[in-house]
Amino acid sequence: GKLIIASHNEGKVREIRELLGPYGIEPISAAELDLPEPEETGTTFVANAELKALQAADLSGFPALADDSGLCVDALNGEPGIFSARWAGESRDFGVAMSLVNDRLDALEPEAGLPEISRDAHFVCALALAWPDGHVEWFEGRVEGALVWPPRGANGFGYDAMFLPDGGSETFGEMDPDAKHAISHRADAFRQLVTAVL
Ligand code: ITT
Repeated sequence: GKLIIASHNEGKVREIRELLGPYGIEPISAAELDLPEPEETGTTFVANAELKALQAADLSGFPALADDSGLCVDALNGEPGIFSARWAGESRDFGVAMSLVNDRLDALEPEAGLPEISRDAHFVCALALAWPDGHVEWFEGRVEGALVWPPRGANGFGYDAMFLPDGGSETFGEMDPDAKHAISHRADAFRQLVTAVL
């Protein structure tokens, strides 16, 4: 049967297609179907993924998969978090968003006794799979790393060029798609989804 990807983010849709490829599933994107973008009123990644998936399943009549994700920076108390897309402004310029994150970190004073501000961060990906009858299943994946400056690499999307995963020497922006899929938050959530429903 058909599967809708309830996302209007090209970078995400590309990665979800790559992750579904081995299972012989060729999904249709919400943009291709001209589905509207719901307002993301949830206060958690899972809540936002769920509302996007439910709306797309309801409007299309097919199962729909939504992804709500973002970058959480420890020293910024988890920001930008669920607002990761919004920090790029109306023009969706992630050069601007990455500068904003870096400037916010640079503006912090180290805590007493600590030599410097932590640059630790993680990406979160919540996936929600919804059916037209209102049933929903969700999964949450995560990858730990640190933020580098200046950004490195032109692969990937969003904040990838400033994210250095733990144990690696290349940012997500420098990695090939397959290397990112071996460790990413999205791949982590996908492994859980595949185990549960495929
Ligand atoms: P949809 O809701 O239509 O799917 P969106 O871009 O609005 O698209 P989100 O609200 O989930 O999606 O925003 C997540 C943002 O977090 C996204 O725009 C990216 O900038 C960032 N992000 C998520 N996953 C990422 C990844 O793998 N690499 C880099 N940045 C990522």
